[in-house]
Amino acid sequence: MSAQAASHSGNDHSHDDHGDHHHSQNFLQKYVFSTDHKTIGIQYGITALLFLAFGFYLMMVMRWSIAYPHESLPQWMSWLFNDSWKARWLQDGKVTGETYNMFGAMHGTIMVFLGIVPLGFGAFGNYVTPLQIGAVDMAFPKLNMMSYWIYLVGGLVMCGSFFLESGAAKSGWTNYSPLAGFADGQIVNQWLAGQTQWLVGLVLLITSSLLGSVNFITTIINLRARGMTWMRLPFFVWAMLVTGFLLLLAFPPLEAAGIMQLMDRVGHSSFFMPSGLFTKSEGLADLSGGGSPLLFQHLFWFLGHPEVYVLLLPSIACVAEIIPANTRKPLWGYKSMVYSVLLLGFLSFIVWAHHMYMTGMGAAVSTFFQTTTVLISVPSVIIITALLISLWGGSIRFTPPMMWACAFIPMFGIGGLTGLPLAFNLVGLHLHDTYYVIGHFHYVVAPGILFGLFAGVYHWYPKMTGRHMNTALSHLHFWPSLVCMNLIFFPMLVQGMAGFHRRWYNGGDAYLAKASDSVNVFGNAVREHIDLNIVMSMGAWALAIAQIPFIINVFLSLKAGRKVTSDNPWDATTLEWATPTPPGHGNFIFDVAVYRGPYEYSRPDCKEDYYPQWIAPKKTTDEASGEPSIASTKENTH
Ligand code: HEM
Ligand SMILES: [Cu+2]
Repeated sequence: MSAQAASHSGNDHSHDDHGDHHHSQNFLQKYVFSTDHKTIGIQYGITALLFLAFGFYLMMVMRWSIAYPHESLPQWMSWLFNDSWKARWLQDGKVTGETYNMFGAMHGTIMVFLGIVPLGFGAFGNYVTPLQIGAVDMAFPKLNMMSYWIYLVGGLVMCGSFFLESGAAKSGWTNYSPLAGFADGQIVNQWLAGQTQWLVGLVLLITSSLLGSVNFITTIINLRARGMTWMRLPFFVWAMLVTGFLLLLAFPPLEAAGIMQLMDRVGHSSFFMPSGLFTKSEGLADLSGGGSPLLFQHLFWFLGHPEVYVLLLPSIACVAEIIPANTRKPLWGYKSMVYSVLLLGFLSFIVWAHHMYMTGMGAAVSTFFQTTTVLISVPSVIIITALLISLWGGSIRFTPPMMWACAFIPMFGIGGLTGLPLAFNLVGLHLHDTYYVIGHFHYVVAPGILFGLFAGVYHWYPKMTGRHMNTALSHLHFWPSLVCMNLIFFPMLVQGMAGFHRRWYNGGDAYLAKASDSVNVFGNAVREHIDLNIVMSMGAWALAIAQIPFIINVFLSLKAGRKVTSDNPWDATTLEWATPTPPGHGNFIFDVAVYRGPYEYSRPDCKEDYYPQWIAPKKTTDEASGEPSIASTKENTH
C-alpha cells in the first residue's frame, strides 16, 4: 500500500471534513439539487431502478394476457388500476389488444430510455468515471445536474400520460409513422394525447442525453489526472467515452425526427404521413400527405442501433473491471479490447438498416447493411473472447459481483450469437418480427446487460456506502434470476422459429381455431408451441419474486451490512479505490498521480500481488505508513 493510500484507509471520513473547496451545504443542495457527480450518479441509479420496476410490472401484465387470454387479470396485478382504468383498459376484466399495445410500447420505452441507459451511463458512468480518471468532479457539474432533472421530467411526462384520457403511447417503442402520427387521432387537443406526450418526453430525454454526453467527453479528455495516459485508462472509461460519442452523434437525428413527428401530430404537417392514407375509424385520412413513413424508420434506426451499444457498453464496462479484480489477473488483450470498442462505435453507425430488410430497400442496399452487420460482430466477439480468456488460469474469487459478471458472458454470448443469423436479409423473410427477434435481443438486454449492471451494483456498493452487501441474499438473488431468465427467453427463440409473431396480445390463441384443420400448417405450429407461453409467463413472475432479496439487500446492508475494513476492499487497481469510503466532495485527499496501467495484477514482485495505479514505482519517502517500500527497484514498464 502506498503512503497516501495507507494514510487514509478506514472509513471515518465524513463528507465535508476535507477537500479544498469545502463549503457548507444544506440538505437540498447536498442531496437533491446536488452538483456532485456521485450524488447525481446515485440519483440516476435510484430513479432508473424505479423505472425498471415499473417497466417490469407492465411486462408482467402483458405476460398474463399472453398466457391466459381468456382469464381476467388477477387482483395482484390489477391493484394499480383505478376504477376508470379498469373500465377503459380491461374488457370483462381481461386485457384488451389496445391495452397490450400500450403496455408493450411503454415497457420497451421505459426499459430502454428510462431504465438501462440511465442506470448504465447515468449512474455508473457518473459515479465511477471521474473517480477512475482521478478528477474532482465532472467538467460541468451544473450541466450534470440539469441532465438528471431533464431526464426525470422527460420520464415523468412519458409515464404521466397513463393518466390522460387516451392513455399512454401505443405505437411500439419505435414509434413508426404513419401509425404514431395518427394514433389517438380522436382526441381534440392533440397535446393531451399520450402519443404526443411520448414525443415531448423523448425530446426532453434526448436533450438530457446530449448534455450528459458532452460532459462525459469533455471530462474524459480534459480532466485526467497526471500520468493517466490513454493506454492507462481503465477499459470502463474507454467504454464511457465511446458511449458518449454514440449519444452525441446518434441522438440528434432522432431529436429532429421526433420534432417533425410532433409537428405532424399537432401542426398537421406531413413529414412522415403518406398521401391516400386510409384508416378504419376515419376512412380516407384528411392529410396533406406526400410525406415518407420510411424516412422516419431510417431516422429512428440511425439512433436505434447505436442505442443498442449505448445500452451494452456500460454493462461490459462494469464486467471488464470486475473480472480482473476477481481473477487477480490483468485484463487479457486490453489493447485489442480498446481498439475493438472504438471500431464497434464506428461500425454501429452503418448497420442501422438491418432493422429494415423487409421494407424493400433493394438488393444492393440490403447487401451493404448485411455486410456491415456481419463485420460488427468481429469487434464484439473480440471483446467477449478477451473477457472469457481473462478467466483462464485465474485464481477466481466467486464474490457476488463476480458471479453476475461470469453469468454475463454466456448470456450475452447467446444474445449475440442468435443475432448473427438475423444479419442476413434472406433470414429476415422468415424471422422478421417474430419472437425469435424478441428472444435474441432480450438475451442481450435482460440476462446480458442487466446482469452486468447488477455486477456493478454489488461491486461498487461498498465504495458508495462503506458496507458490503449480504452474500446469502445475493445468492438468493442470483441463482433464481439466472434460471428464470433462461426459462423466459429460451422458449421465445423456439416459438419464433415456429413462426410466432411479436406483439400478439393473446399469445397466438386466435390461430388455434385453425389448428384442427390438418392442412393448416401454421395453425398446427401454433398449437404445438403455444403451451410454452405459460412456462415463460411463470418464469417472468418468478423472476419478479427473485428480485425481492436484492431490494432487501440494498436497504438492509445500508444499516446492517458488514463494514468495509479498507478503502480498497476488493484489492483492486483502479483509482476509485484510492478515495475515502464513501468518497467526499472533491473525491481524493491526496494529489493524484498515475504511474502505471490499469490492471497490474499477479505481480510476483510485490507482497500483495497487485500494483494500484496510484503507486509510484520509485521508493516512497513517507515513513509514516510503516509499509515496506515497494517497487523501488521496479521500472515503470508502461
Ligand atoms: C427482464 C425481463 C423482461 C421480460 C420478461 C421482458 C418481456 C417482454 C415481452 C413479453 C415483450 C413483448 C413482446 C411482444 O409482444 O412483442 C417485450 C418487449 C420489449 N422489451 Fe422486454 N422484457 C424484459 C426486459 C427488458 C429489458 C431489460 C429491456 C431493455 C432494454 C426490454 C426491452 C424491450 C423492448 C424494446 C421491447 C419491444 C417493445 C415493442 O414491441 O415496441 N425488455 N419484453
Ligand atoms: Cu441494430
